[in-house]
Amino acid sequence: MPNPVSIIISPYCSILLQVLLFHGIKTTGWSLYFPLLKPHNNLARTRNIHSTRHLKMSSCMLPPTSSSLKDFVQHYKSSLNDGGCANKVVNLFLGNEAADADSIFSAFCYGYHSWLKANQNQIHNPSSVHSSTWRKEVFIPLTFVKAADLSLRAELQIILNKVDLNTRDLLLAEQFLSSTSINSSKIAEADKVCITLLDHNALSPQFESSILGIMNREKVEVVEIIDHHCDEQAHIHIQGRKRRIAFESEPSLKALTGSCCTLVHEAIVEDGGVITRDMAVPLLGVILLDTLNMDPAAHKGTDRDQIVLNEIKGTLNMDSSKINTFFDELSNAKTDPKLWESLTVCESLRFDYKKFPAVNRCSGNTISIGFSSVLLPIDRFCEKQRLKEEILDYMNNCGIDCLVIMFFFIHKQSNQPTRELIVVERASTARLSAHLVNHVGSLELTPHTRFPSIDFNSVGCVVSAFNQGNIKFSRKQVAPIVVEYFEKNIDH
Ligand SMILES: [Mn+2]
Repeated sequence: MPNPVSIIISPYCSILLQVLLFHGIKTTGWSLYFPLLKPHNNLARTRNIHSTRHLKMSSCMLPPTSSSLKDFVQHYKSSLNDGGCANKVVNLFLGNEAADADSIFSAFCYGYHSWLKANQNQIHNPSSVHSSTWRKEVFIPLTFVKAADLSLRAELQIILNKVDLNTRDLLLAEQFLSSTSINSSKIAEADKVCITLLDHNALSPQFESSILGIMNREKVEVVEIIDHHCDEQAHIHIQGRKRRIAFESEPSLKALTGSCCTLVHEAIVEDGGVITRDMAVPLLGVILLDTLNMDPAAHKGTDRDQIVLNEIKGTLNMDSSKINTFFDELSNAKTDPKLWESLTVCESLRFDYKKFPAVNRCSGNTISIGFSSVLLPIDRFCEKQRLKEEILDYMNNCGIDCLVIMFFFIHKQSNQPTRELIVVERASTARLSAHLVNHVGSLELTPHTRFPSIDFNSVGCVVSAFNQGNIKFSRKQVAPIVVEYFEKNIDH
């Protein structure tokens, strides 16, 4: 009895399909994605690969691999494990080093889209199997969370679970680029590394030195930026649609979207892609977290976030009550007081941390400033053991001269989003806090009355604690003010 599959499709596709089925690869995702097979972009029209009718419809248009989100994960894992990267272009998708959910899923979803697009090209040019993109390119989203911290990231785990993934599916930068890793030796064989920056717009010096440690500079290029932070004017060869930075600089210092995932959604749609369920769920979760479910009191969500949220609601067919439930689940996990009170000082500072260099315009000297976001009130944070010692250890380990800790939480009595701020400075350069207090019309800082008196002077540091009246100013706004201050005012 002949195999029914062989009867209805060409010999080449038959072999291909049998290989796919033999390896148990699901191929439902790609039929959702590609406009060629799905002219009206109707997400509800999922086809079943195992049905004869389906095979008849799409026989010779079968892509070389299937394309669900799980298949994408399989693609980059196997590229590094079996296939290798020799003579290939490696496309890296990088979020920022704070590695919040926004950074992780912006990189993940945009990498997924780019991989799907490369597969789509293969479908349009089925005859050019051997020269087509899918054989020549690898698509890898990198995550900057430390392996030891993954278990603390409850919101990350919830989102991953909802798309049938877990934290083991993430490729961690520390494993990827360590000099001894197998991954870095595979990457070193690539023809070229093309980097897309998401949720930041300047390649971090640490990442740059890691990648240049294994590749020649001329083989590494930043090719696209999608971000909602102040434009650092790096990689200025990238312009037009490839430079999507939604931030209004001086004087307003306003992010034009609360979430980079909003920009990723916009970019995918403009690029002719379709938002699949596997993309829509993470994008939705992150936009809800980043905008506090579009709470006007938080001053985070914008019209652009709202437009994308509405589109995703349609894509997923979710009503407002389901959306609210999803947001509550994520937000409660991320801000869980039990979690935050269980963290040590160092773990709290590491949870959402970014480091910025400031190069003095006169002397050329560099000072490094760290910013940590903590989801507790100052007084609860200060109840932690070994506060002074761990703050100092943290600053020394990170190699920073100044640490700004930004506290964000819902105030128990008023039920309002609230911000507080601690500035720890080396005594030698300690005038930042005075500058922030006097920075007209911005932070509205007043001294924090419940901050315990801890003697940092004996260790050469000065500490100030504030209530921050203007809650519109998050790290996106405060970091440029602080960096500019140090660029103008380092005494060396
Ligand atoms: Mn972001």
